[in-house]
Amino acid sequence: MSTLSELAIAVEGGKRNDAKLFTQALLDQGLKPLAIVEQGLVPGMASIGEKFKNNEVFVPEMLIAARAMKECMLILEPLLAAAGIKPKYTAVIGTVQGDLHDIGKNLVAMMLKGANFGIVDLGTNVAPEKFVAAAQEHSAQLICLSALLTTTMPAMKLTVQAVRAAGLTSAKIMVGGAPVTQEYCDEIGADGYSQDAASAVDLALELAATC
Ligand code: B1M
Repeated sequence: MSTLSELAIAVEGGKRNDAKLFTQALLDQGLKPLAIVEQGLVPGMASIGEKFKNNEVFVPEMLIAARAMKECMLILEPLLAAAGIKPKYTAVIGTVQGDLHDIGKNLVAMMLKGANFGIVDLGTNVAPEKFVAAAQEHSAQLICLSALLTTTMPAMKLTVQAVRAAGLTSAKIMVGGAPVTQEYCDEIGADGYSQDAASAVDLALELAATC
């Protein structure tokens, strides 16, 4: 007999084979896929996120946990889709134009996925109009911009301007990446800044709830 807390612990510890076995066992025991996501996978990712925020674990541990969660989601996603269950919120995410760094952006995407956001990942070097088109197409509540270079930060500003010009008032814009600051976020008129992938989840939930 497997439990949701065993699954959460396996995800947090990045034990992907155990996590997959627990996920399957919980399904076999009759648990609903959504309950497994919300009460097993999400708490596991939330717990590692908290430790990351407190510098108790680092990027590799986060990536390994996210991979474990991702593999469990491969089992659960078809079942969720078949039951017509969609994530409550959708986030479009990408690294801004001219910038090819994607490790941090991927981490943020994985953490948001771990918090049960639907993710539309546009990759790197994403032009402002591509963010706008994707947010419109997917009716996203969030547009998430990552930049790692001081030289690509202006592309972040151009993206914010493009989103505002398109009249996408229902989508909030959050920004992050090593050179980005709260001051820069305020200066370019984005809706929120977070320093790391774990805080990004708290901010994303806060912003999405206001949409
Ligand atoms: Co580049 N690079 N790089 N690089 N690279 C940096 C960023 C740099 C600081 C290195 C240095 O000089 N010390 C420097 C930037 C200097 C500056 O602008 N101030 C730099 C440079 C100059 C360059 C090139 C120009 C080098 C060259 O070609 N001459 C070139 C640019 C290419 C381009 O983008 N057009 C380049 C290329 C590359 C590689 C391709 C080799 C590789 C990227 C591989 C990849 O991403 N797939 C690379 C790497 C790996 C780095 C370093 C070493 C590591 C970046 C990283 O992945 N960090 C970096 C130096 C460093 O940081 N020590 C460097 C780990 C990652 C988890 O952290 O991305 O900060 P980070 O994400 C964090 C937070 O910032 C936050 O959450 C994450 C987790 O906590 N976060 C968000 C990120 N996005 C967020 C979005 C949010 C919220 C939070 O909301 C939406």
